[in-house]
Amino acid sequence: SVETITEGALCLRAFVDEEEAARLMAAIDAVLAASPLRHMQTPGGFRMSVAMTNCGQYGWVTDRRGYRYQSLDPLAERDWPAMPAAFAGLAARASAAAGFAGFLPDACLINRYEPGARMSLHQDKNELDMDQPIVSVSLGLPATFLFGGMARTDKPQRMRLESGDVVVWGGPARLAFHGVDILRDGEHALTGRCRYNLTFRRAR
Ligand code: MD5
Ligand code: FE
Repeated sequence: SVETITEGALCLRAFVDEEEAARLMAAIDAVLAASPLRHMQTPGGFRMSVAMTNCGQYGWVTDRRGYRYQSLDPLAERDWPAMPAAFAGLAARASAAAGFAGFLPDACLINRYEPGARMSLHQDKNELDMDQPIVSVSLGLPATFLFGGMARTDKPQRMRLESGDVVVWGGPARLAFHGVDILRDGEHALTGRCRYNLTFRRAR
């Protein structure tokens, strides 16, 4: 099913079936072998509870110097792994289904939430072209997504995202505030005790 969250944002429920999810998980494992998950530091010096890595031409990083995209993985001291074909294919299908033909992501951030991890309200604004959407894919344990408005003080709408759900954020929703509530403990056949989120972006 397809749900409109707000103008520009479509949730494609169960867009990824279990067979595709297993292929995505194998591709995630291959990326992690080259560029491991790590808890990055915010510019303010806090350790993020979400563990992250990237694939594609650019990767999103944060450290004491700030938030940015770069082609080098600072941990592996190499370029990020290439975007797996299974990732690129899904990003193309999902963006087309949401009406964003021609979306060509050059970055995929991989977020891993363990029980207790969360992401506080923020905007994604390190990308150059805000006319390009962001495609986000949930795998494993369910999460409560927080969709805020255009102002940080707007009361966020709570939404449950389950394994296989894909959200395409574009248009006026592209710069909305959003976050993820504290992940509850659980067990999932695909991922074990965690949630993965893939976010496909056009960085440059
Ligand atoms: C997550 N990740 O579930 C989310 C999915 C991140 C992040 O927020 O920055 O890694 S991406 C959700 C998103 C992206 C762009 C716009 C909006 C939501 N939005 O307008 O709400 O780990
Ligand atoms: Fe975000």
